[in-house]
Amino acid sequence: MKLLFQIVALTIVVSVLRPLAAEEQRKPYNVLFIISDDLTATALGCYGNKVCKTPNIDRLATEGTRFSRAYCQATICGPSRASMLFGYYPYATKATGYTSGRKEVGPNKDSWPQHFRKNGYHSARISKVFHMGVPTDVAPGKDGADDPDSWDEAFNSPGPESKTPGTGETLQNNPGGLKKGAAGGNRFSVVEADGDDFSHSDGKTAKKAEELIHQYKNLDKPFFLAVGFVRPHVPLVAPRKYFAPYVADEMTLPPKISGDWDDIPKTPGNRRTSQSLQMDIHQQKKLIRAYYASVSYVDAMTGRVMKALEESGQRDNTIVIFTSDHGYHLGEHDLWSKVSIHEESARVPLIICVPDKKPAECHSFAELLDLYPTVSSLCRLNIPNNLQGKDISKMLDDPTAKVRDSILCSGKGRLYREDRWALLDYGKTGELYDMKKDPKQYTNLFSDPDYAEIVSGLKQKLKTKLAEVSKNDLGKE
Ligand SMILES: [Ca+2]
Repeated sequence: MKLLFQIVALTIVVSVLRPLAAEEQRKPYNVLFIISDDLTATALGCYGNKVCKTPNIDRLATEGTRFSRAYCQATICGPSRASMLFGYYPYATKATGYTSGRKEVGPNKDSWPQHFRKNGYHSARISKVFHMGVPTDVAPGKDGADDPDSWDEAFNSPGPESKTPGTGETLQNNPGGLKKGAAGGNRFSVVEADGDDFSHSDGKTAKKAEELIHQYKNLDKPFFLAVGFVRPHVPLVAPRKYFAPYVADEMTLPPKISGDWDDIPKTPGNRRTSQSLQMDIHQQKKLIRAYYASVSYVDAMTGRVMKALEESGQRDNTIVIFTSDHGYHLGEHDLWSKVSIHEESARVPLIICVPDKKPAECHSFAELLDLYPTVSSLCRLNIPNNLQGKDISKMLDDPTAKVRDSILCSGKGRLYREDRWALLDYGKTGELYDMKKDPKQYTNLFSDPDYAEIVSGLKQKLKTKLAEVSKNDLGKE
């Protein structure tokens, strides 16, 4: 009997160990992290856009898991990237504005790429990964608010931005289009540029990525390569060929609902409206056209990087992630740009391709904050203590799995989103939307007495969540 028990036990041990042993033998995964700037999911074919041409990103979506409900933690570049790359909510670090997040977390916390670097990976950055001003840092090829300790090597991609030769135009605060040419700075300026892909920052970024990917084939260690594209962040500058498929007058604006603003609190909120920007319908359509051209340019550059990965023979051994630092308004509620915490601004595109995992669509909640622990887990690195993201890797094996029941995002106010309800909290005022019945957020139920209990329940949950994530445990190991 004892012998039988020993044989059974031994068989179980061997059968458990055998697949593990095979798994252990595979080479460590490389990581290719591609991040676009100010890219809303609604502009991508794989997220339902029927006009904007994004064949390369769409293909990637069919090769990995496409997340339909992934959210950023801040609807502004700097704090969103700091949160994603250091693994903390902006409430914990108080990271705002022009920062990498390093000064807020201190010298003893490792960023996501730094964690990989310390665990045997070669880590590299091309262009904007931590925050950089576009076009102020990008045009001259400056590092911006980078975190040098995160990288073995880092490359910038200077570009002429709104000074590039071509057909330039300023769309905002230019009634009748009287001022000619593309104004500089962080404005709604457009240039249909002369010259090729490589005259601009994103073309240079793609070319450097191709070069590094081929070079890394000969490395004696795995790589973590972060590739940052700066479009479709304004100025909307792209080679002329990417504008060609789009005709301004044929661009469709989101529906303009009469009285849409009557139930949106006046302060704080996003004030970048068609009215404040003084953009007439024709200028709004031109903006959408230029945004789509910029997205198609990023798509083509993403295709180049993916082709290099395939040609170098490393695709089967590389985790590929594609995302953006936050979403963007393209005229919904007559809003433009970011900072708002409405759906289009807070939701991000997110595709994660892991070798040997089945392609899928996942509708469970994910936060950009989850990338650090999740990719660490997929690469069999430990997950540092006290990170505030969650390991969602089981959602890549089973797209119906759920790790989170809510998401938290900040901008002008705080977004607390559950499966059915979205609470946009501004302190004394707010917005409440039934995301099942009203996914475009037209009817604010916040002040409707029938929903008072829902509002107070969500406000209490938000308060609890904020207290939980605001605890400053950054010093603890
Ligand atoms: Ca951004």
